[in-house]
Amino acid sequence: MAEKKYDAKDIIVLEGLDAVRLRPGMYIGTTGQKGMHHLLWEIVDNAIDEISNGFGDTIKITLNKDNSVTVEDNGRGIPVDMHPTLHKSGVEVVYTTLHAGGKFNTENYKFSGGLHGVGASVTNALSKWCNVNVYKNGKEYFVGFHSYTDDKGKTHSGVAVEPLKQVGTTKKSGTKVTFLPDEEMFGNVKFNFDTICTRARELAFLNKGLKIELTDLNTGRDETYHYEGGIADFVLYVVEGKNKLFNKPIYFHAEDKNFDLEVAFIYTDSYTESSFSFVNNIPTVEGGTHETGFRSAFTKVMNEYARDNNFLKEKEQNFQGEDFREGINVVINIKMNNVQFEGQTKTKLGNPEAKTLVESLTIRELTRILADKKNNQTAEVIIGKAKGAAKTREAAKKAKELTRAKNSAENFNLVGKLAAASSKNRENCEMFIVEGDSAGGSAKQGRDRKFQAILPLRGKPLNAEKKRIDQVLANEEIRTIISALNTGIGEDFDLSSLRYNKVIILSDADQDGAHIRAILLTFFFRYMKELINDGHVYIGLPPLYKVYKKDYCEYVYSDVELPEAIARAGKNYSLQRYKGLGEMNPEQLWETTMDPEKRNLIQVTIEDAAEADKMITTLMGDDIEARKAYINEHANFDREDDFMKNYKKI
Ligand code: 28G
Repeated sequence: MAEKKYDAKDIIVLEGLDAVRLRPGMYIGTTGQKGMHHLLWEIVDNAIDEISNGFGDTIKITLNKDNSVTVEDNGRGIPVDMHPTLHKSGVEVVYTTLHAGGKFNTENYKFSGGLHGVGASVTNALSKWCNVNVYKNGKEYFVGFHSYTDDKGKTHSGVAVEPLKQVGTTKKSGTKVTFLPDEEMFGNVKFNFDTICTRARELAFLNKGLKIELTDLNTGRDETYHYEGGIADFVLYVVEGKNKLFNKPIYFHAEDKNFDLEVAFIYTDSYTESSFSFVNNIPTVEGGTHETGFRSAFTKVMNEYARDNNFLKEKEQNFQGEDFREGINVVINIKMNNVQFEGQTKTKLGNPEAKTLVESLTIRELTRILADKKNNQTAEVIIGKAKGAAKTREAAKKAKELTRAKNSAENFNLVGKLAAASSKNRENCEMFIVEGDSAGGSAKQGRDRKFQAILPLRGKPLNAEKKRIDQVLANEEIRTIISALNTGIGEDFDLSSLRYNKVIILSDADQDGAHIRAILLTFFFRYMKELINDGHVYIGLPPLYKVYKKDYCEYVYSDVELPEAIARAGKNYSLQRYKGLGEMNPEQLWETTMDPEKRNLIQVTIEDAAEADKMITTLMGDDIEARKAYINEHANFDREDDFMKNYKKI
C-alpha cells in the first residue's frame, strides 16, 4: 500500500499560542505538579502516535540535571519542509500553533492520544525553553524556542530563536525534544521519576511492543518497559499478590473500521471486581459505554455456554451479570475517533457506538475462544465462580434490604448511633466517621448540628478485602455506615441517594488510627468506588501539637511545622502532644478539626486505579511477607503514607 504523502500544508491551523499562558488551566488542567507532568505527556503522546502508526518502536525519556526533560523517538521525524502559507517549517508549525496537527485529519493518523489533545505547542508555550532535533533524510535539523519577557514587560511564549536549520548529517531517523518547564508557571519544576515510571509502564502495557526507556541523570536510576503481551501482561501485573484461578489471561484483539478493541481478563479468588478501561491510552476511571458493551456481551456468551454445556439445568435461571464479575480482573483498551467524555471528572466514555461495537466484537471473539477445547477448563472455573457468587447474592439480598429498610427496628438501632444533621440539603451536609466513643462524644457536642453528622465507631470495622458481600454486610460498623450514607453498595450503589456530600474519616494520628483509616478506605474502594471517584471521601487531620503560653495558642498539624511554631511562640512556651482525638474537648475539636474555616481536610483521590488496586491488595491482603516488604518500601503510616500520597490538601 502506498504511503499517503504528508507535508506541512496538511497541518490544520486553528489558533495562536498566546492564549495558553493566560489560561493554562484550560489546556493542562492545573499549574501544579500534575499539569507540569502533562507537558511531558503531550510530547510522549506525539511519539506514541508516530510509533502506533508503524514508524519506530522506542521512546527514551531522560530527566536531565538542569531539571529539563528529553524525549526521543525513532520514527520518521517531524516534517521539516516549509508550510506554503505560514512560511515556516512543519516543526515550527507543530510547536507554535495551538491544535496544530493532523489529529483532526484522520486520513493521516488513525487515532490520536492525549488527554486534552492540545499538542506539543502547549508544552512549548509553558516552557522556559524547548529544543527540537529532527533526524530525517540523512540530515539532522534543529530549532530552539524560548519564552521571555521583553523590555516593555510583555511576555512572549514559545518563540523560535531562529528558523529551523540543518546542523549536521546522520544515519538516524526520528525526533528528539528537550524542554524546561517555566518556573514562573509551575513554581517547583522538578519532575518525579516514580510518577513518570508508573505512567510509562501503563503506556507500554497499552501499546504492545512499544519500548520505553527511562533514565534519571540526577540519581542514575533507569527503567525499561516493554511488553510483548500488552494488556495480557497488564492484568497479570494487576493480580500479582492475588490468587489466580487460572494461569494465563484470556486475551483477544479485534478491529472494525476506525475501531480497535483489546481485552484481557483473569479470575482470582477475590470477591470484588477490578476492571480498568482505556480509550486512546486515557484511563476511563468512571467507565462508560465500552465497559457496558463488554459486560453485556460477557454475560450473554457465558450464559449461553453454561446452558449449552449443561452447567445450567433446564429449570435453573440464567446467571446475572454480577455473578460473572465476582473476582474478575479485566483490562479493556479501545482506540477510536471523536471520543466524547462525560461524567463528574470527564473520565466516562459516552459514545453510543462504542457499546455496540465492543458488544458485537466481544460476542464474536469470546464465542470463538470458548469453542476451542483448550479453554474448557477455564470456562468451567469461571462458571464455578459464578455459581458461588449467585449463592452469595441470595444470602446478601436480605442483609442489603436491612441496610436500606428505613423503618425497620434493626435499622433504627443502627442509625441510632448516628447523630444526624438537621439540614436535609445534601450539598452542605457532611458526615464525620469518628474513631472511638469518647472522641465521638466530643464531636457530637462540638459540631454544628445544622450540617454536620457524627458517626462514632466503637471497634475496628471489618477489613473488607477478600470478604464476600454477605460477610461485609454482617459487620455492624459497616452496616451503620451504609445505612447512614443511604447509597447501597457494590452493584446496587446509587450515588444519587447519597445523604452527605462530604464523608470525613477522623481517626487518631497513630498506628491504630492509620489502620482504621486504611480499613475504611478499603471498604470504600472495594464497595463504593464511585464515592471516592466522585470526590466525596475526605480525611480530617487533627492537630499533632498545641504550642501555648499564657495568652498564646497555636495548633500544629505536622512535625515539619513544629519548629516554626515554637519559634513563633518564643521563650517559656508549653507543648502538648495530642495522642488521640479523645484528648480534645468539644470546643477544641471543633476549632481544630471540624470548623470548615480552620480545619485541614485531605480529599481522597485515585490517581492511578490499577496501582491503587495493587496497593490495597498488598496492604490489606493476607500475604504478610508482601505486606511487610511493601510497608518497608513505601509506607510509614504517618501523614506521608501511601494512602495519603496522592491526596489533595484542601
Ligand atoms: C520525541 C518526542 C516527540 C513525531 C512525527 C512524524 C510525523 C509528524 C510527528 O507529522 C503531523 C502533528 C501532530 C499528528 C508524518 C513524518 C508524516 C511523514 C510525520 C514526536 C500529525 C506531523 N513524516 N514524529 N509528526 N503530526 N514524534 N516525538 O513528536 O499530530 S511528531
